[in-house]
Amino acid sequence: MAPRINEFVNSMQTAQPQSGAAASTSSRLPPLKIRSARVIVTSPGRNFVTLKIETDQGVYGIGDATLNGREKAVVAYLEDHVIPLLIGRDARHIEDTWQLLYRGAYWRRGPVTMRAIAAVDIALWDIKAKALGVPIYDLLGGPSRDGVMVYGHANGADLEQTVEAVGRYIDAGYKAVRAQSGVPGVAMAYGVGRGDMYYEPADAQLPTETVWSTSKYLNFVPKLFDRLRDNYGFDVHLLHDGHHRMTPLEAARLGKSLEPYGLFWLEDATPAENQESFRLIRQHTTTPLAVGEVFNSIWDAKDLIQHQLIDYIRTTVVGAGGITHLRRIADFAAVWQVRTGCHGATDLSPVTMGAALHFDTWAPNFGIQEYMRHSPETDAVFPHAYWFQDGMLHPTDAPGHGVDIDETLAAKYPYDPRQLPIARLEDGTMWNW
Ligand code: KDG
Ligand code: MG
Repeated sequence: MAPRINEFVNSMQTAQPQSGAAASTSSRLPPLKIRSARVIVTSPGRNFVTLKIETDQGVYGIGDATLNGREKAVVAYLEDHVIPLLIGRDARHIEDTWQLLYRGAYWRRGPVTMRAIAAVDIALWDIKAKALGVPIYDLLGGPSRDGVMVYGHANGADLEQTVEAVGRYIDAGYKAVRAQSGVPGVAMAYGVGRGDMYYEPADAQLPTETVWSTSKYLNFVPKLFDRLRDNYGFDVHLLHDGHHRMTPLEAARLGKSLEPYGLFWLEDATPAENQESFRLIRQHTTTPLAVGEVFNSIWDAKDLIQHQLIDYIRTTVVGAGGITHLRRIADFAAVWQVRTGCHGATDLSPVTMGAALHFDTWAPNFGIQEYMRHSPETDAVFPHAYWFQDGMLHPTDAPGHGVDIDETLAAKYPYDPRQLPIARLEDGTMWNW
Protein backbone atom coordinates (compact mmCIF):
# COMPACT_ATOMS: atom_id res chain seq x y z
CA MET A 1 0.00 0.00 0.00
CA ALA A 2 2.65 2.56 1.04
CA PRO A 3 4.76 2.62 -2.19
CA ARG A 4 1.60 2.95 -4.25
CA ILE A 5 0.53 5.98 -2.19
CA ASN A 6 3.96 7.59 -2.59
CA GLU A 7 3.91 7.19 -6.37
CA PHE A 8 0.44 8.58 -6.34
CA VAL A 9 1.34 11.61 -4.23
CA ASN A 10 4.37 12.25 -6.47
CA SER A 11 2.09 12.34 -9.49
CA MET A 12 0.02 15.17 -7.97
CA GLN A 13 1.97 17.98 -9.61
CA THR A 14 0.97 16.97 -13.13
CA ALA A 15 -2.66 16.03 -12.58
CA GLN A 16 -5.51 18.00 -14.16
CA PRO A 17 -8.87 18.72 -12.54
CA GLN A 18 -11.73 16.61 -13.92
CA SER A 19 -15.20 17.67 -14.90
CA GLY A 20 -18.24 17.31 -12.63
CA ALA A 21 -19.08 18.74 -9.20
CA ALA A 22 -16.56 21.28 -7.99
CA ALA A 23 -14.53 20.81 -11.22
CA SER A 24 -13.70 24.49 -11.34
CA THR A 25 -11.68 24.33 -8.12
CA SER A 26 -8.13 23.22 -8.77
CA SER A 27 -6.53 20.81 -6.32
CA ARG A 28 -3.01 19.47 -5.89
CA LEU A 29 -4.59 16.10 -5.22
CA PRO A 30 -5.48 14.47 -8.54
CA PRO A 31 -8.95 13.01 -9.16
CA LEU A 32 -9.85 9.83 -7.33
CA LYS A 33 -12.72 8.34 -9.27
CA ILE A 34 -14.89 5.91 -7.29
CA ARG A 35 -14.70 2.60 -9.12
CA SER A 36 -16.69 0.41 -6.76
CA ALA A 37 -18.44 0.43 -3.42
CA ARG A 38 -19.37 -2.76 -1.60
CA VAL A 39 -21.20 -3.58 1.60
CA ILE A 40 -19.65 -6.31 3.75
CA VAL A 41 -21.76 -7.89 6.50
CA THR A 42 -19.91 -9.98 9.06
CA SER A 43 -20.62 -11.33 12.54
CA PRO A 44 -17.39 -12.06 14.46
CA GLY A 45 -19.23 -12.35 17.79
CA ARG A 46 -21.73 -9.63 16.81
CA ASN A 47 -22.98 -8.09 13.55
CA PHE A 48 -21.15 -5.35 11.68
CA VAL A 49 -21.96 -3.61 8.40
CA THR A 50 -18.94 -2.17 6.60
CA LEU A 51 -18.67 -0.15 3.39
CA LYS A 52 -15.55 -0.45 1.25
CA ILE A 53 -15.07 2.23 -1.42
CA GLU A 54 -12.37 1.66 -4.06
CA THR A 55 -10.97 4.28 -6.43
CA ASP A 56 -9.40 3.99 -9.86
CA GLN A 57 -6.05 4.93 -8.27
CA GLY A 58 -6.09 1.82 -6.07
CA VAL A 59 -6.61 3.82 -2.87
CA TYR A 60 -9.58 2.51 -0.89
CA GLY A 61 -11.49 3.60 2.19
CA ILE A 62 -13.47 1.78 4.86
CA GLY A 63 -16.63 3.05 6.58
CA ASP A 64 -18.85 1.66 9.35
CA ALA A 65 -22.63 1.46 8.81
CA THR A 66 -23.64 -0.75 11.75
CA LEU A 67 -27.09 -0.09 13.28
CA ASN A 68 -27.53 -2.57 16.11
CA GLY A 69 -30.51 -4.89 15.52
CA ARG A 70 -31.51 -3.12 12.26
CA GLU A 71 -28.41 -3.91 10.18
CA LYS A 72 -30.18 -5.05 7.02
CA ALA A 73 -32.13 -1.79 6.70
CA VAL A 74 -28.85 0.11 6.26
CA VAL A 75 -27.49 -2.54 3.88
CA ALA A 76 -30.53 -2.06 1.61
CA TYR A 77 -30.35 1.74 1.86
CA LEU A 78 -26.70 1.69 0.85
CA GLU A 79 -27.01 -0.89 -1.91
CA ASP A 80 -30.25 0.33 -3.46
CA HIS A 81 -30.07 4.08 -2.99
CA VAL A 82 -26.55 5.28 -2.21
CA ILE A 83 -23.97 3.17 -4.04
CA PRO A 84 -25.47 3.88 -7.50
CA LEU A 85 -24.87 7.61 -6.82
CA LEU A 86 -21.24 7.06 -5.85
CA ILE A 87 -19.89 5.22 -8.87
CA GLY A 88 -17.82 7.59 -11.01
CA ARG A 89 -17.86 10.42 -8.45
CA ASP A 90 -14.66 12.06 -7.29
CA ALA A 91 -13.77 10.73 -3.83
CA ARG A 92 -11.98 14.01 -3.03
CA HIS A 93 -15.30 15.85 -2.85
CA ILE A 94 -16.27 14.79 0.66
CA GLU A 95 -18.44 17.79 1.53
CA ASP A 96 -20.28 17.80 -1.80
CA THR A 97 -20.96 14.07 -1.49
CA TRP A 98 -22.30 14.58 2.05
CA GLN A 99 -24.62 17.35 0.85
CA LEU A 100 -25.74 15.20 -2.10
CA LEU A 101 -26.66 12.28 0.14
CA TYR A 102 -28.31 14.47 2.81
CA ARG A 103 -30.15 17.14 0.81
CA GLY A 104 -30.47 15.07 -2.33
CA ALA A 105 -32.54 12.36 -0.66
CA TYR A 106 -35.32 14.85 0.11
CA TRP A 107 -36.22 12.52 3.06
CA ARG A 108 -33.68 13.76 5.52
CA ARG A 109 -32.24 12.42 8.76
CA GLY A 110 -33.14 9.24 10.65
CA PRO A 111 -30.82 6.50 11.95
CA VAL A 112 -30.81 4.43 8.73
CA THR A 113 -30.11 7.31 6.34
CA MET A 114 -27.54 8.95 8.57
CA ARG A 115 -25.64 5.71 9.19
CA ALA A 116 -25.44 5.12 5.45
CA ILE A 117 -24.16 8.67 4.94
CA ALA A 118 -21.70 8.13 7.80
CA ALA A 119 -20.28 5.02 6.15
CA VAL A 120 -19.63 6.89 2.91
CA ASP A 121 -18.21 9.90 4.73
CA ILE A 122 -15.82 7.87 6.93
CA ALA A 123 -14.59 5.96 3.86
CA LEU A 124 -14.02 9.18 1.90
CA TRP A 125 -12.01 10.79 4.74
CA ASP A 126 -10.01 7.55 4.88
CA ILE A 127 -9.34 7.69 1.14
CA LYS A 128 -8.35 11.35 1.10
CA ALA A 129 -6.04 11.03 4.08
CA LYS A 130 -4.42 7.90 2.60
CA ALA A 131 -3.96 9.63 -0.76
CA LEU A 132 -2.23 12.53 0.98
CA GLY A 133 -0.28 10.16 3.25
CA VAL A 134 -1.57 11.76 6.49
CA PRO A 135 -3.67 10.64 9.47
CA ILE A 136 -7.21 12.04 9.46
CA TYR A 137 -6.54 14.23 12.51
CA ASP A 138 -4.06 16.17 10.39
CA LEU A 139 -6.74 16.93 7.81
CA LEU A 140 -9.02 18.15 10.60
CA GLY A 141 -6.46 20.66 11.84
CA GLY A 142 -3.92 18.60 13.74
CA PRO A 143 -3.80 17.12 17.23
CA SER A 144 -5.07 19.12 20.21
CA ARG A 145 -3.85 16.59 22.79
CA ASP A 146 -1.39 13.74 23.41
CA GLY A 147 -3.98 11.04 24.01
CA VAL A 148 -7.71 10.41 24.26
CA MET A 149 -9.06 9.81 27.78
CA VAL A 150 -11.46 6.86 27.72
CA TYR A 151 -13.90 5.33 30.16
CA GLY A 152 -14.33 1.60 30.58
CA HIS A 153 -17.44 -0.39 31.51
CA ALA A 154 -17.44 -1.92 34.98
CA ASN A 155 -20.52 -3.89 35.93
CA GLY A 156 -21.63 -6.60 38.31
CA ALA A 157 -24.69 -8.56 39.34
CA ASP A 158 -24.81 -6.71 42.68
CA LEU A 159 -23.19 -3.86 44.57
CA GLU A 160 -20.20 -5.88 45.80
CA GLN A 161 -19.40 -7.31 42.37
CA THR A 162 -19.67 -3.87 40.80
CA VAL A 163 -17.34 -2.35 43.39
CA GLU A 164 -14.82 -5.10 42.61
CA ALA A 165 -15.21 -4.59 38.87
CA VAL A 166 -14.50 -0.85 39.20
CA GLY A 167 -11.35 -1.75 41.15
CA ARG A 168 -10.17 -3.97 38.29
CA TYR A 169 -10.52 -1.08 35.82
CA ILE A 170 -8.62 1.25 38.14
CA ASP A 171 -5.87 -1.39 38.45
CA ALA A 172 -5.75 -1.63 34.66
CA GLY A 173 -4.93 2.09 34.50
CA TYR A 174 -8.33 3.60 33.64
CA LYS A 175 -8.79 7.20 34.78
CA ALA A 176 -12.55 7.01 34.20
CA VAL A 177 -14.99 4.14 34.80
CA ARG A 178 -18.70 3.72 34.10
CA ALA A 179 -20.41 1.74 36.88
CA GLN A 180 -23.65 -0.22 36.27
CA SER A 181 -24.99 -2.73 38.74
CA GLY A 182 -27.73 -5.25 39.19
CA VAL A 183 -30.51 -3.65 41.27
CA PRO A 184 -32.11 -5.60 44.16
CA GLY A 185 -35.56 -6.74 43.03
CA VAL A 186 -34.88 -6.07 39.32
CA ALA A 187 -34.12 -9.29 37.42
CA MET A 188 -32.10 -7.88 34.48
CA ALA A 189 -30.95 -4.29 34.97
CA TYR A 190 -29.44 -2.39 32.04
CA GLY A 191 -25.69 -2.64 31.52
CA VAL A 192 -24.98 -5.80 33.50
CA GLY A 193 -23.10 -8.50 31.61
CA ARG A 194 -23.73 -12.18 31.90
CA GLY A 195 -20.49 -13.76 32.84
CA ASP A 196 -17.75 -12.47 30.56
CA MET A 197 -16.11 -9.13 29.92
CA TYR A 198 -17.73 -8.53 26.54
CA TYR A 199 -21.18 -7.22 27.46
CA GLU A 200 -23.45 -7.58 24.43
CA PRO A 201 -27.11 -6.66 24.83
CA ALA A 202 -28.31 -7.78 21.35
CA ASP A 203 -28.70 -11.35 22.52
CA ALA A 204 -31.59 -13.03 20.67
CA GLN A 205 -33.47 -13.22 17.35
CA LEU A 206 -36.56 -11.81 19.04
CA PRO A 207 -36.16 -9.23 21.82
CA THR A 208 -35.53 -10.56 25.33
CA GLU A 209 -38.17 -9.12 27.71
CA THR A 210 -36.87 -7.46 30.88
CA VAL A 211 -38.82 -5.99 33.80
CA TRP A 212 -37.96 -2.58 35.19
CA SER A 213 -38.66 -0.66 38.40
CA THR A 214 -37.48 2.95 38.55
CA SER A 215 -38.28 3.30 42.25
CA LYS A 216 -36.06 0.31 43.17
CA TYR A 217 -33.32 1.73 40.96
CA LEU A 218 -33.53 5.23 42.49
CA ASN A 219 -33.24 3.84 45.99
CA PHE A 220 -30.19 1.77 45.10
CA VAL A 221 -27.89 3.85 42.87
CA PRO A 222 -26.76 6.41 45.50
CA LYS A 223 -25.69 3.50 47.75
CA LEU A 224 -23.50 2.17 44.94
CA PHE A 225 -21.72 5.48 44.39
CA ASP A 226 -21.37 6.04 48.13
CA ARG A 227 -19.48 2.76 48.37
CA LEU A 228 -17.41 3.49 45.28
CA ARG A 229 -16.22 6.85 46.65
CA ASP A 230 -15.60 5.28 50.03
CA ASN A 231 -13.44 2.56 48.49
CA TYR A 232 -11.64 4.45 45.73
CA GLY A 233 -11.74 8.13 46.68
CA PHE A 234 -12.35 11.03 44.33
CA ASP A 235 -9.34 10.77 41.98
CA VAL A 236 -11.04 8.42 39.53
CA HIS A 237 -13.82 9.75 37.29
CA LEU A 238 -17.07 7.83 37.78
CA LEU A 239 -19.86 7.75 35.18
CA HIS A 240 -23.33 6.25 35.07
CA ASP A 241 -25.89 5.57 32.34
CA GLY A 242 -29.62 5.92 33.16
CA HIS A 243 -30.42 4.57 29.67
CA HIS A 244 -33.56 6.67 29.07
CA ARG A 245 -35.53 5.02 31.91
CA MET A 246 -36.43 7.96 34.14
CA THR A 247 -38.96 10.75 33.80
CA PRO A 248 -37.45 14.27 34.05
CA LEU A 249 -38.45 14.57 37.70
CA GLU A 250 -37.05 11.14 38.59
CA ALA A 251 -33.82 12.06 36.80
CA ALA A 252 -33.67 15.33 38.73
CA ARG A 253 -34.00 13.37 41.98
CA LEU A 254 -31.21 10.97 40.98
CA GLY A 255 -28.93 13.79 39.85
CA LYS A 256 -29.46 15.55 43.16
CA SER A 257 -28.85 12.45 45.26
CA LEU A 258 -25.61 11.74 43.35
CA GLU A 259 -24.18 15.24 43.82
CA PRO A 260 -22.05 14.31 46.88
CA TYR A 261 -20.25 11.68 44.77
CA GLY A 262 -19.10 14.11 42.07
CA LEU A 263 -19.92 12.07 38.96
CA PHE A 264 -18.18 12.89 35.70
CA TRP A 265 -21.63 12.51 34.12
CA LEU A 266 -25.10 11.03 34.33
CA GLU A 267 -25.99 9.77 30.87
CA ASP A 268 -29.38 9.54 29.13
CA ALA A 269 -31.21 10.66 32.24
CA THR A 270 -34.49 10.82 30.32
CA PRO A 271 -35.47 10.30 26.65
CA ALA A 272 -34.42 13.38 24.68
CA GLU A 273 -36.98 13.49 21.88
CA ASN A 274 -38.39 16.46 23.76
CA GLN A 275 -35.23 18.46 24.32
CA GLU A 276 -37.15 20.75 26.67
CA SER A 277 -37.36 17.88 29.22
CA PHE A 278 -33.77 18.48 30.21
CA ARG A 279 -34.60 21.97 31.51
CA LEU A 280 -36.41 20.48 34.48
CA ILE A 281 -33.49 18.18 35.32
CA ARG A 282 -31.04 21.05 34.95
CA GLN A 283 -33.01 23.30 37.30
CA HIS A 284 -32.62 20.79 40.11
CA THR A 285 -29.12 19.36 39.91
CA THR A 286 -25.49 20.20 39.23
CA THR A 287 -24.63 16.59 38.29
CA PRO A 288 -23.21 16.92 34.75
CA LEU A 289 -25.49 15.54 32.03
CA ALA A 290 -24.56 13.62 28.87
CA VAL A 291 -26.90 12.63 26.05
CA GLY A 292 -26.95 11.85 22.35
CA GLU A 293 -25.88 8.28 21.48
CA VAL A 294 -29.19 7.84 19.64
CA PHE A 295 -29.10 11.28 17.97
CA ASN A 296 -28.42 11.39 14.27
CA SER A 297 -28.05 15.07 13.44
CA ILE A 298 -27.31 18.48 14.86
CA TRP A 299 -31.05 19.14 14.95
CA ASP A 300 -31.55 16.50 17.66
CA ALA A 301 -29.11 18.37 19.90
CA LYS A 302 -29.65 22.01 18.93
CA ASP A 303 -31.82 23.15 21.85
CA LEU A 304 -29.99 21.02 24.41
CA ILE A 305 -26.74 22.67 23.38
CA GLN A 306 -27.77 26.27 22.85
CA HIS A 307 -29.71 26.43 26.11
CA GLN A 308 -26.81 24.73 27.93
CA LEU A 309 -29.06 21.93 29.18
CA ILE A 310 -26.28 19.33 28.81
CA ASP A 311 -22.55 19.19 29.40
CA TYR A 312 -21.50 16.39 27.00
CA ILE A 313 -22.79 15.45 23.56
CA ARG A 314 -22.55 11.67 23.00
CA THR A 315 -23.05 11.46 19.23
CA THR A 316 -20.31 9.61 17.35
CA VAL A 317 -19.15 9.38 13.73
CA VAL A 318 -21.32 6.42 12.67
CA GLY A 319 -24.38 7.80 14.47
CA ALA A 320 -24.58 11.22 12.88
CA GLY A 321 -23.46 11.25 9.28
CA GLY A 322 -19.72 10.78 9.70
CA ILE A 323 -16.85 13.10 10.48
CA THR A 324 -18.22 15.88 8.27
CA HIS A 325 -21.37 16.30 10.34
CA LEU A 326 -19.92 15.41 13.74
CA ARG A 327 -17.37 18.18 13.30
CA ARG A 328 -20.25 20.61 12.76
CA ILE A 329 -21.95 19.42 15.96
CA ALA A 330 -18.70 19.75 17.93
CA ASP A 331 -18.05 23.28 16.69
CA PHE A 332 -21.61 24.32 17.55
CA ALA A 333 -21.27 22.69 20.99
CA ALA A 334 -17.98 24.51 21.64
CA VAL A 335 -19.79 27.85 21.44
CA TRP A 336 -21.86 26.77 24.47
CA GLN A 337 -19.00 25.07 26.33
CA VAL A 338 -20.51 21.65 25.76
CA ARG A 339 -17.84 18.97 25.33
CA THR A 340 -17.79 15.74 23.33
CA GLY A 341 -18.17 12.23 24.74
CA CYS A 342 -18.45 9.91 21.76
CA HIS A 343 -20.49 6.73 22.05
CA GLY A 344 -18.16 3.73 21.87
CA ALA A 345 -20.15 0.58 22.68
CA THR A 346 -19.22 -2.68 20.97
CA ASP A 347 -21.96 -2.28 18.35
CA LEU A 348 -19.85 0.48 16.81
CA SER A 349 -17.14 -1.29 14.86
CA PRO A 350 -13.39 -0.74 15.24
CA VAL A 351 -13.74 1.41 12.10
CA THR A 352 -15.89 3.87 14.04
CA MET A 353 -13.49 3.69 16.99
CA GLY A 354 -10.54 4.40 14.69
CA ALA A 355 -12.28 7.36 13.05
CA ALA A 356 -13.57 8.66 16.41
CA LEU A 357 -10.04 8.64 17.84
CA HIS A 358 -8.92 10.98 15.07
CA PHE A 359 -11.90 13.22 15.73
CA ASP A 360 -11.20 13.12 19.51
CA THR A 361 -7.52 13.90 18.94
CA TRP A 362 -8.50 17.02 17.01
CA ALA A 363 -11.69 18.29 18.74
CA PRO A 364 -10.76 21.33 20.86
CA ASN A 365 -13.80 20.70 23.08
CA PHE A 366 -13.14 16.96 23.52
CA GLY A 367 -14.37 15.58 26.84
CA ILE A 368 -14.03 11.81 26.97
CA GLN A 369 -14.38 8.74 24.72
CA GLU A 370 -16.33 5.59 25.63
CA TYR A 371 -14.22 2.44 25.19
CA MET A 372 -15.91 -0.92 25.43
CA ARG A 373 -13.36 -3.39 24.21
CA HIS A 374 -14.21 -5.52 21.20
CA SER A 375 -13.80 -9.29 21.30
CA PRO A 376 -10.60 -10.87 19.91
CA GLU A 377 -12.68 -12.22 16.94
CA THR A 378 -13.84 -8.69 16.08
CA ASP A 379 -10.34 -7.26 16.47
CA ALA A 380 -9.00 -9.91 14.08
CA VAL A 381 -11.56 -9.09 11.35
CA PHE A 382 -10.79 -5.36 11.66
CA PRO A 383 -6.98 -5.04 11.88
CA HIS A 384 -6.00 -1.78 13.58
CA ALA A 385 -3.18 -0.34 15.59
CA TYR A 386 -4.79 2.13 17.96
CA TRP A 387 -3.55 1.38 21.45
CA PHE A 388 -4.42 1.83 25.14
CA GLN A 389 -2.01 3.06 27.78
CA ASP A 390 -2.57 4.64 31.20
CA GLY A 391 -6.25 5.30 30.64
CA MET A 392 -5.76 6.84 27.21
CA LEU A 393 -6.30 5.56 23.68
CA HIS A 394 -3.99 6.68 20.89
CA PRO A 395 -4.74 6.65 17.17
CA THR A 396 -1.87 5.70 14.92
CA ASP A 397 -0.22 8.23 12.66
CA ALA A 398 -0.70 5.84 9.73
CA PRO A 399 -2.47 7.45 6.74
CA GLY A 400 -6.28 7.45 6.96
CA HIS A 401 -8.12 6.28 10.07
CA GLY A 402 -5.89 3.25 10.44
CA VAL A 403 -8.50 0.47 10.48
CA ASP A 404 -8.90 -2.14 7.74
CA ILE A 405 -11.11 -5.17 7.13
CA ASP A 406 -9.83 -8.71 6.50
CA GLU A 407 -12.44 -9.79 3.97
CA THR A 408 -11.40 -13.44 3.93
CA LEU A 409 -11.80 -13.70 7.67
CA ALA A 410 -15.01 -11.62 7.62
CA ALA A 411 -16.57 -14.13 5.19
CA LYS A 412 -16.18 -16.86 7.82
CA TYR A 413 -18.72 -15.11 10.10
CA PRO A 414 -22.14 -14.98 8.40
CA TYR A 415 -24.89 -12.58 9.48
CA ASP A 416 -26.53 -13.62 12.75
CA PRO A 417 -29.89 -11.82 13.19
CA ARG A 418 -30.25 -10.45 16.72
CA GLN A 419 -32.22 -7.71 18.40
CA LEU A 420 -31.82 -5.55 21.48
CA PRO A 421 -33.95 -6.40 24.56
CA ILE A 422 -37.13 -4.55 25.50
CA ALA A 423 -38.26 -3.39 28.96
CA ARG A 424 -41.65 -3.40 30.67
CA LEU A 425 -42.65 -1.92 34.01
CA GLU A 426 -43.71 -4.37 36.71
CA ASP A 427 -47.38 -4.00 35.70
CA GLY A 428 -46.59 -4.92 32.09
CA THR A 429 -46.48 -1.39 30.65
CA MET A 430 -44.04 -1.12 27.74
CA TRP A 431 -41.09 1.08 28.76
CA ASN A 432 -37.78 2.31 27.33
CA TRP A 433 -35.07 -0.31 27.32
O1 KDG B 1 -26.91 -0.78 20.80
C1 KDG B 1 -27.22 -0.15 22.00
C2 KDG B 1 -25.96 0.19 22.75
O2 KDG B 1 -25.08 0.92 21.94
C3 KDG B 1 -26.23 1.00 24.00
O3 KDG B 1 -27.12 0.30 24.82
C4 KDG B 1 -24.94 1.23 24.74
O4 KDG B 1 -26.00 2.85 26.13
C5 KDG B 1 -24.99 2.38 25.65
C6 KDG B 1 -23.71 3.01 25.99
O5 KDG B 1 -23.74 4.02 26.70
O6 KDG B 1 -22.69 2.53 25.55
MG1 MG C 1 -25.64 4.86 26.82
